Amino acid sequence: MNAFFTTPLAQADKAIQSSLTHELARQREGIELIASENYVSRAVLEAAGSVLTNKYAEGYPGKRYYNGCAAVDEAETLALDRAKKLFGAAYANVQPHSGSTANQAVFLALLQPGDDILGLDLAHGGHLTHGSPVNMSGKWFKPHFYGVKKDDERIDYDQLAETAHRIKPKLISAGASAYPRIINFNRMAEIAREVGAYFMADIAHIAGLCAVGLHPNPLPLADVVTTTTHKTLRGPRGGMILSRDEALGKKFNSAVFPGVQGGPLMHIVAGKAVAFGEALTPGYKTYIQGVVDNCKAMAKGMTDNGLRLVSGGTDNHLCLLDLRPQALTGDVVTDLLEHAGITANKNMVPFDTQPPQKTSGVRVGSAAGTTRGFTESDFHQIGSWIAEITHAAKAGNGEATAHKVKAEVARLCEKYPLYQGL
Ligand code: DSN
Repeated sequence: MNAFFTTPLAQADKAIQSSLTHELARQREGIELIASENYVSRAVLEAAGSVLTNKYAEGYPGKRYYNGCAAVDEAETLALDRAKKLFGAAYANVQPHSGSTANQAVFLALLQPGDDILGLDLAHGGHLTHGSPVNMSGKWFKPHFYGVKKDDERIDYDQLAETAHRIKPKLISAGASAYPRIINFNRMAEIAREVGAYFMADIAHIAGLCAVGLHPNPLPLADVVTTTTHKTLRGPRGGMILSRDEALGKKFNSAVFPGVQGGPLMHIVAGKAVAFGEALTPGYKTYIQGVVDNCKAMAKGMTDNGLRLVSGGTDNHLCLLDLRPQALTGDVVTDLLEHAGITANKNMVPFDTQPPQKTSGVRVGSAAGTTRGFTESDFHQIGSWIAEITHAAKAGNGEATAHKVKAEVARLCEKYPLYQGL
């Protein structure tokens, strides 16, 4: 017997096994509220940890640069078919290693360096890859931004239209990483048509909602849709490109490989296929409905207890807590939440005057907790705990309150076991 193939990690590398054990305990014992995270199924975990990691498969099914690709072709073809069915797309590419790489490939396919692009301001809930000056998208292209209105903190489509007509961008992007409301893809597609721009919808956060009709699906309207696969879509970490236009799809394929990537991660592609299969079952729609209902319950838990949310609430899987009324910063509150066993991230709020390392906001989401089985009443309680800790922070006794809440968090988590037998 060759020990190389049979020795388990716990014996082969105790240091890394310890890191894995530590992380599993963190996931089991705490409440995960990071809006871009989720728990994958045991089946997705198996595919992602499978022997497919060994295979080089540059190219696409049936047209590879390496031999021996019959099995991985099966996996990728299943992933492609399921992705297209899930979103009603004519074209899919499941190879992008991340949402960021998917966006890079789209820009490479459709734009020339120096072209004007128009996207949602990062400080108003947008994403780094939509033209931020610190990202390649903002360095190699000429970025312009739209934002939210000061009064209702919802996207200002009139400003978007005015800017689009003035600068005539080559591409307009929709999509956000911290926007709690429905995005009007119809209006954006109309503006893009009026100015002759490509319309790209990056649905990384809301993909699961779009797939089941709990958020409008941009597929029929956009020239291209990009997404991650690990947020509400509940697959392995990765990205994907979708389109209704097969001719454009050819350009995206060349842009992903050989444009910005080499060999695809076939174990992750197989994991994506498994997750898309799960998302095509009726149970997934029930899950996503739960995500939305639970997020509203968590929002209510916060607002019932005197906190302010950006735009007053949520239509999707996330809420953005505005700490300006308490004159607190996001870094302080998220550290206290972590001490209570609740993981969230600090986040800029629109018109924030604090720097990104501090921020005036906290972003929380319901995707992971809903997978775990938390109910609306649990989420209302979680919202109340966030409020309790925030008020305590203001009063100067945040640590003591976090310590008290931690015991209650542990009791809740014990009711919903995670990855039994792992
Ligand atoms: N980093 C992701 C998020 O947390 O929203 C976006 O890429």
